[in-house]
Amino acid sequence: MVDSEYDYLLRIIIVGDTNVGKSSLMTRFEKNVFYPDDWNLFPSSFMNKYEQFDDCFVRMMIWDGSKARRYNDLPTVGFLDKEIIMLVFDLSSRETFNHVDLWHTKAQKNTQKSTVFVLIGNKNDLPREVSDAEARQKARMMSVTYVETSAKTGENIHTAFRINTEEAIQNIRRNYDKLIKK
Ligand SMILES: Nc1nc2c(ncn2[C@@H]2O[C@H](COP(=O)(O)OP(=O)(O)O)[C@@H](O)[C@H]2O)c(=O)[nH]1
Ligand SMILES: [Mg+2]
Repeated sequence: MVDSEYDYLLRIIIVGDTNVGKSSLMTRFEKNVFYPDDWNLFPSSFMNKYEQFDDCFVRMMIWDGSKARRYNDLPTVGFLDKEIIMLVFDLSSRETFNHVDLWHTKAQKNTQKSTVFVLIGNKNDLPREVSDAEARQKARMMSVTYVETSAKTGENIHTAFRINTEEAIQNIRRNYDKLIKK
């Protein structure tokens, strides 16, 4: 496939605490598989995915921000040119949910206003420490979309990656129009 065959390029970065399932979400989206623990030794930190939408064909470039073990280590430059930031926490770990605000603040400081955020509560196949209501309330406070997923069962994986695409594309169009008018 040659690059000129897609209509829009969306750059996405996935962040969140270690172990929330960032690599697993990527592998599930890319190959539709879930590797047991010891198989996922060398997860790729980047992937390309081409997706068809109603009226356009989109190339998604997806980065795993996992090199940053903690929010303090995340290189701020990683956020700058991304259209979508996926903030992931683990529904079975309250600690990772508590850290979402820190990831969000850190990312917001280093992105453009048009960057679209999505909050992902992963591992919904496990007993939960975070209720649906709490998660939804946080998403409302942050004014972002919330999706619950399981990389293990595959639930909502496509929704999580695609749900904000339309908004992100509108932002790209708007920015492009501004450039032309200059
Ligand atoms: N039960 C369950 N386990 C998951 C899920 N997603 C990831 N895991 C497991 O959680 C651990 C951390 O996953 P990983 O993708 O490496 O997390 P990362 O550090 O955020 O990249 C691994 O043992 C995965 O097999 C899920 O949706 N459900
Ligand atoms: Mg990882």
